[in-house]
Amino acid sequence: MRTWPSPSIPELPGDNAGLRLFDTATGSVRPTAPGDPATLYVCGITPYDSTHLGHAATYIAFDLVQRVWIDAGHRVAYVQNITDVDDPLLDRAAATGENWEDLARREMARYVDDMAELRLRAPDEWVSVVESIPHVVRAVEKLRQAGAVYELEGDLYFDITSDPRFGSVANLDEPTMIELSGNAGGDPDRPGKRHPLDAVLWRAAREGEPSWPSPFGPGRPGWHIECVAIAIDDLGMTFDVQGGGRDLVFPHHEIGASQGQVMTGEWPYARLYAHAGMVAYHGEKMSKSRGNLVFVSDLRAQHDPMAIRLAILAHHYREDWEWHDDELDAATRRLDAWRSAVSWPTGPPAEGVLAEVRNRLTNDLDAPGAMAAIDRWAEEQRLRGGDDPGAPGVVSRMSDALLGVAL
Ligand code: 5CA
Ligand code: ZN
Repeated sequence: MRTWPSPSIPELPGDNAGLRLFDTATGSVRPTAPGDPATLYVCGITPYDSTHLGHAATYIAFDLVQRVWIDAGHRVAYVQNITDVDDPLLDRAAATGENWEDLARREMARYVDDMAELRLRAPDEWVSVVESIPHVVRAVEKLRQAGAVYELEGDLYFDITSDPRFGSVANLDEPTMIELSGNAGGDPDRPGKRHPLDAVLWRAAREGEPSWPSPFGPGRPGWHIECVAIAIDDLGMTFDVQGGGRDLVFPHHEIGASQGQVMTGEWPYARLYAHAGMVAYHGEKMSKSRGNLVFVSDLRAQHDPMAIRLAILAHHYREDWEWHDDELDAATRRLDAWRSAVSWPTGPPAEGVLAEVRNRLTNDLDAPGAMAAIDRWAEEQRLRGGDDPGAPGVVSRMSDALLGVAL
């Protein structure tokens, strides 16, 4: 799909020590140790009711991952999907009487504008389900050859026991996995399944649902295999980071990893599994199904997008946090203070703040810590000023390059 033009990223003097990130699978902060290019797959939107602040927070977290990699001198290959064929989207379209393709197209356009305004790097590949059907079919065929597929009333299922390492991404007990699977659109109770956690790979055509021809009959892809087929097609097996919000740890990233591993016979699917915390509003996780959404597009109509970005970055990406309507007041004050501080021809030396910002960000993306360092420099500039002619430019470029906040 067509994306948006990526913002240019200014170069900074020196480079950083390499990004370390919290890995869900091992429960520890580990070096990302990226190859060339550094490879990142982030689970994309299901395009109905996008883009809310929770989406934006997750994508901004993975935008920082790329900015830190680029600052360390890496090239980046970034892939994202679009779940444009899925039960919740089809249900929404059916409920409002809208054509599902029109609904998806409209929400994708809104998402593109939101991402561009918030200065996120565009994915190098942004791939919809509709575009990935041939890859999904090939992936299912490979899983069949590996003996990991069975049929139930025309639907094809992935047998999770075919992966001896199943469970090692989320590390959860079985009752918890079964509960989460049911909450996330799975069908643990369906009679005839070999294991309650087995996941649909190919859903046979139903009356009134879109379907595509395939060697297994007309139907549409299951959710997890879509992401696997796209990731392996564009990045190959064992890419650097699988990203998404924490709601995707189980079942999506667990089953996806198993499918990739069984399909290729290689391990691991991703070197590191990184997850952003959940953004809540009015006491509950912001979600389309609950309807407690704050849309980026509504905020953009009244506020500087850079203030929206700062408001999100004020929360550590791994934290679960709640959006409050006054959040943008503090962010706007901070943006004004930073803009005023870099508008002077000279300022206090910037080497220390640059080192601190890099240090904070390379250590599991501590954006709040990085921002506090810029606050201190801006306050020093306001109170006492400085005579370094290069400093305001360095701070301005650092804010842009590393935080994505153009001053
Ligand atoms: N299409 C699937 C992924 S393949 C999906 O989860 N779509 S989504 O539109 O529901 O979410 C898009 C991205 O935003 C996912 O990475 C998801 O984990 C993240 N996300 C969803 N809700 C929130 C929230 N409240 N807070 C933070 N991130 C969220
Ligand atoms: Zn996904």
